Parts: sequence; structure tokens; C-alpha cells
Amino acid sequence: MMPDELLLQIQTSLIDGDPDATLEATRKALAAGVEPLRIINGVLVPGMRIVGEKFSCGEYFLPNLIVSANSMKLAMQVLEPELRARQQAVAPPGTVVIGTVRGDIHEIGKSLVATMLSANGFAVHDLGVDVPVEKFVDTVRDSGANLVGLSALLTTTMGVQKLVIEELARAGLRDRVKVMVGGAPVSRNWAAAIGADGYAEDAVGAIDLARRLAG
Ligand code: HCB
Repeated sequence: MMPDELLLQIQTSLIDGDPDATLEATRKALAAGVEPLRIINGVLVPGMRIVGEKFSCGEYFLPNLIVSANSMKLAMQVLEPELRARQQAVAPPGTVVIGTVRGDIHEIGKSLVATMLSANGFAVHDLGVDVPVEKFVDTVRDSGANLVGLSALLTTTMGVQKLVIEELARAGLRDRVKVMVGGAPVSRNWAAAIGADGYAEDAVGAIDLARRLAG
């Protein structure tokens, strides 16, 4: 099968919720020489966007989201080592603490950003999902991180990004750490309104932003 057909198969199986087929097509695409970033940014991420749209308009329900998310996670398991293998040997540009904020269990985007940061040489402390505000503050203090990445996928949890920034300031850590925010409902305006140092729309943008913020 040609690379373009494999890419189409990856996206179709992700949207249809067939994790085994997504995994198999991803393996075949890699074997055919397709770059992991092309698979992630070209078909997996847009595929998840389509799944979200189908959920919004009532065509899909929660179980559909779960199965498609599993497809994406399975594909990422084979893509992550490939991304790391392409990492350039350079001095770590910075240390990042990243997580999805309290009350929010959306994992995929945060993990993708964490993987890409790590593949680009950053030291990464991935705190996972539903991360309490204090956990961000404690880990920044203990790790000496110079960057924090806050992910929020729900309008109801965006406010927690603001709380983390306020608590970092209260703990006297705000001057030492830059904060970048992201997630589907998050915007540049929101980032400015809550006093974040930057907003990234996707993982590639997050790497550029992290490099800039880390100086
Ligand atoms: Co979820 N969900 N969900 N969901 N979900 C969304 C987010 C909606 C937009 C769907 C919709 O209505 N159209 C919606 C939120 C509406 C809103 O508040 N505005 C929604 C809802 C409502 C819910 C529940 C409340 C549903 C319910 O229970 N009734 C529930 C919430 C549970 C909770 O968190 N407390 C829920 C649950 C789920 C799961 C568990 C079924 C599943 C997540 C599985 C998992 O992560 N393991 C899920 C999924 C998969 C989605 C959608 C379909 C896809 C999210 C995703 O993975 N996208 C999503 C629809 C959408 O986002 N349009 C839907 C792909 C990744 C790659 O994109 O945006 O996450 P990303 O990340 C990007 C980007 O934002 C940026 O870079 C990433 C990589 O490119 N970025 C950062 C992200 N974080 C960053 C941090 C930085 O510092 C910098 C950049």
C-alpha cells in the first residue's frame, strides 16, 4: 500500500474507532518511511478534531471518544520512540513541568506536547492529568524547572490555569519560571488575560514557544 493510502487508513480507523487497525497502519506507514511528525500532525491530530466535531453535533457519544482516544494512544506508543530516535544531541534547552490541570482528564494533547518537548531535548516532568495546583508549585520548586506547561480542554477547567499562575506567584516562584498554556478552548487572549507567558495552538507551536521562553 502507498504511504498516502496508509495515512488515510490511519485517520479513517481512528475516526471509526478501530484501535488495532490504527496501530497496524501506523506501523506500516513507519516501515514505508513516513516521518512520525507527518503521521501525528497530518492525520492523527486532525482525526481527533473530526471526532470532537462529531461529538459536538450529536453524531458521536462518549464511548466513541474513548475508543478514538485509545486508537491515538496506541499509535503514539509506536511513534514516541521514533520521535526520540530523531532527537538531536544538544544541551538541554530547559526543564519543563507539564500536566493537565485539576478536574480535567484529557491526556492526549498534553502527552503529545510532553513527548515532543522531550524529543527536542528538554528535561520533562510529566505530572499526568487532573493535577492539583499545589503539585505544579511543589514540582517547580523541587525540580528547578524554568518552564511550566498547563493543559486544559474544558471551559470549566481553564480557570485552574489562572490559579496555578497565582499560586506560583504566591510561592515566590513566578519570576523564575515561564508559563505556557494550551488546550482546545484556550486562546492567545486567554493566555494574556491570566498572565501566562505564552499560548501554543499545537505541539509544534509549543516547541517553538518553549525554546523562545527558555531563552
Ligand atoms: Co472530551 N471534550 N470530555 N474526552 N474530548 C472535548 C475536549 C470537547 C471539546 C468535545 C466537544 O464537546 N466538542 C468537550 C469540551 C467542551 C468544553 O468544555 N469547551 C469535551 C467534554 C465535554 C468532555 C466531558 C465533560 C464529556 C462528558 O463526560 N460528558 C468529559 C470530561 C472529563 C474530564 O476531563 N473531567 C470528556 C472526556 C473525554 C474522554 C475521556 C472520553 C476523552 C479523553 C481521553 C484521553 O485523553 N485519554 C475525550 C476526548 C478524546 C475529547 C476530544 C474528542 C479530543 C481531545 C484530544 O485528544 N485532541 C475533544 C474534542 C476537541 O478537542 N476538539 C473533546 C487531540 C489533541 C492532540 O489535541 O487540543 O488536546 P489537544 O492538544 C493540542 C493543543 O491543544 C496543544 O498541543 C496539543 C498537541 O497538538 N496543547 C498545549 C494542549 N495542551 C497544551 C499545553 C501547553 O502548554 C501547550 C500546548
